[in-house]
Amino acid sequence: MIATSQPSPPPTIHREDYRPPAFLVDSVDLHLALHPAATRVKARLALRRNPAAGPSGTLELDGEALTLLGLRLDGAPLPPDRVRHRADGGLSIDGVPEAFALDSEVEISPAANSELSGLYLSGGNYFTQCEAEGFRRITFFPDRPDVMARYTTTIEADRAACPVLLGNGNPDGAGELPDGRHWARWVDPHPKPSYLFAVVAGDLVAVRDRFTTRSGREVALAIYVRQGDEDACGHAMDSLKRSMAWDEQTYGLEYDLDVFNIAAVSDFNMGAMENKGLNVFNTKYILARPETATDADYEGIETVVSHEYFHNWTGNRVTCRDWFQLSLKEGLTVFRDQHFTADQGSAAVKRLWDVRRLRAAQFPEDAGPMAHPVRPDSYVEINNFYTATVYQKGAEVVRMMRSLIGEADFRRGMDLYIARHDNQAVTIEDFVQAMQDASGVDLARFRRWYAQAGTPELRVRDAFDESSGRYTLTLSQSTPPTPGQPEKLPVPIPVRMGLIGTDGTDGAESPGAATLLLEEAEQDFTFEGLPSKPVPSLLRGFSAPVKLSGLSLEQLGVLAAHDTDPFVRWDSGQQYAVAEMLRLVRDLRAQRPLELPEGLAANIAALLERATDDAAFTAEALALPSEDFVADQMPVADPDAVHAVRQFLRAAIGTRFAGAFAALHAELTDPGPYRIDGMAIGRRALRNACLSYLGRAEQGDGLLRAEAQFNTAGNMTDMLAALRVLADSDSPAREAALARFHATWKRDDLVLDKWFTIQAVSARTDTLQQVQALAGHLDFDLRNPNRVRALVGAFAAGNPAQFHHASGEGYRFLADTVIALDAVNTQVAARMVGPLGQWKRQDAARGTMMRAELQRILERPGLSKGTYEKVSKSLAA
Ligand code: B3K
Ligand code: ZN
Repeated sequence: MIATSQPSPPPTIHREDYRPPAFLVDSVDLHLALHPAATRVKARLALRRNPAAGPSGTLELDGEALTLLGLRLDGAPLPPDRVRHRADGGLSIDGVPEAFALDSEVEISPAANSELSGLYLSGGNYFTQCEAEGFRRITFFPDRPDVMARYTTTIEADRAACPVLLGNGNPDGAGELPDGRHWARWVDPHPKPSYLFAVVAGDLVAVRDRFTTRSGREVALAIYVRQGDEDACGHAMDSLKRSMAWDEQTYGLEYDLDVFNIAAVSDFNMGAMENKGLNVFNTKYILARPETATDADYEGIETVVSHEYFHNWTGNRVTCRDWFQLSLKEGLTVFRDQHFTADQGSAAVKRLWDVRRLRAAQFPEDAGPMAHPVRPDSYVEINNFYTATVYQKGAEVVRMMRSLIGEADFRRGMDLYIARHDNQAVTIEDFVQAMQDASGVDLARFRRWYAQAGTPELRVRDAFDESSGRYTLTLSQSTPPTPGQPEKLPVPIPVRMGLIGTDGTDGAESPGAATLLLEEAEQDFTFEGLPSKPVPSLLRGFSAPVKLSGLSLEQLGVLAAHDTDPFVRWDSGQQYAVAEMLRLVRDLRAQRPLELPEGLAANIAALLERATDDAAFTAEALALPSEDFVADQMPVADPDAVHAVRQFLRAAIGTRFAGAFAALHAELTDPGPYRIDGMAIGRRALRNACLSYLGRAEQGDGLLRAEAQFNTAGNMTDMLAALRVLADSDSPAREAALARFHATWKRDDLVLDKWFTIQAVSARTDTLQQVQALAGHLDFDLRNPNRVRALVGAFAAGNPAQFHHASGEGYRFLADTVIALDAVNTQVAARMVGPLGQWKRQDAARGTMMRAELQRILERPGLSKGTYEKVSKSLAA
């Protein structure tokens, strides 16, 4: 039993308890009179009893932080005895008829809303965020995704403060009002759930463009930003137009309104939000200039802009029945944005990024206290389930389904899914059924991927019979237990594979390339007529989200050097490096001297020989596996030893190959103006990978090079890469560079975030103290989620050696932040708990300290239910 100061634990919601809503809402007529501290919201709802639900005379409305001013049913004031105020802020209204109009008026305070859910102020402008349950902070409503209604929104505000008034759908009139106020009306013709509602009002300027859909609809596009940011919207607009064209070409899906608006805001809980016709974006995923944004930022913009656009069909036109179905829209839409970006440039390198992200965020989640299936069975706070599992693993599951049924049938399945369910709120089961019906492939077993948590482990053994030329591959699988799911069933694992000859010839493929389907706990696959024993190249393209083991160091070396599949080539190199790093950890613990493993050095030499054939790939392949990834392969993590080994290797490789790195660093200097295409990005990535190694080299001019690059860089990618090298070092140039960076960019929030992050992830031993000091810096602000993520998030999730400092000070710092943040923004606070939940992976001393900090958070009176859920589950697991 866990001690808690909560009066009673918040309730758990179970998927099995789903019931259709008792009442449906046909239309919503909203009127918002905006005022910073006292916004008035009038709502007229046309309600009727849901024929699909049992009889009920009680209408349940959700509400939170609302001051009720008036309530009328069919025009008549409701007597107080028919209205019950629920403990959670909602209302229950008894004795309502079959169909009726409900008018309500409430007052809310956007200025007091630091939760950034519902209607809030940022920099004097009004924004909303309603997913998952924010609409109830704007008006009383059955705030659940299976209640889909047509919305008309009238916004009224001071004209000088808010010249721009935006809502969902199409504009439908505007005009003047007395006292310097004005109004605008928006009509959304498409029924939608309340979580897609949005309003934006303020002093913003529009960057405009147009798109003509393939059926000839003219769409006015606009990105609304603060004055001065107009020049930073080009990449976002370009990404939007490419996304619109891609969805037409790839899925036949066209945009369905006359306008598509995006508004950018610097205080935002996540990346962006797909509100119908009015996407709201974190400025991080809109604004980019070469001198302020890195190549990774440009990539992020393309990803998020396309993702939110693709939601217009997968999420908005077809939405979720309940929040357990979240991956219905998120997994599918991540799959679509990944596919889109892959189609724009190098599909192979994009795949490495996506796999790296999955392994960094989702694999640990699947092995930790918050492990849950892609379709969860229960939750306390739904905002805790916008996870890497629902998003990234959800996308992998869609990808596997596509590879099982084939591209053509997948497209037919998408068509069928949309034709069947347009304007409906549906389930993951409906999606899988559409794929099954369109392909004729029985997906009964495949559904386990949605129901079972945990990362399957795929093991390989092989044998070769010289006399017959028969090669046998034995694949087996098991999934470790996760909280609430002690027993696991085998899942169907598509294993795309090939066989590589061992003669060292590049791409010498033995016959037998295929996709194997491992459906049982163990299966043999045989290949006949081979001249010699091949090396199996498995999980090409990362065909399933599993952990592969069983290959020898020698086999990994062959694959890293010779496989024709870029993913396997990269991954085998990474696995090879992991194995060597673990060996060095053992050497370190046994106090044996550390030496650069010759096999690893040979892999690097081979990469450097053809470094510029595909510069982006080489940059990825040169990078050593992250400290977390290596520690995850140990029975008990040892962050100090892993850090020491990784730093040793960076220095040893930097020293051994200093000549080649220096030559490449010089050769790859950007010749012309900054370009954001795959080739130019790849060259910068490789150049900066070389600089990073040179910065660790024992002799030579790495730090001088970094200083020179920092001083002359014409773009943020090169500037930040150089600063990163300096920030890791004891160079006297370090302080000056950091100070200059701050002075140059102190007025640009997004660049200032980078300044915080680069110090938070520094490999220096004084980083913990630096981070503690930065939390007191004038520019640090707990109310700005980007800033919190830039400092505290980056430190706790991106600097394992310092976060797990043996003193426990890193844990204390994180717990202090969570406690302070929980009083400001509960969603961001709950998100920060994650790293403390990994205590089981650490040694006993660290684990005890981590648990003590979790316990300290849990004992805080008035803890939010979201933070409570994360902390209590972390302690219980
Ligand atoms: N659907 C939103 C995420 C909402 C998160 C709410 N806590 C952005 C996206 O996935 O596109
Ligand atoms: Zn999404």
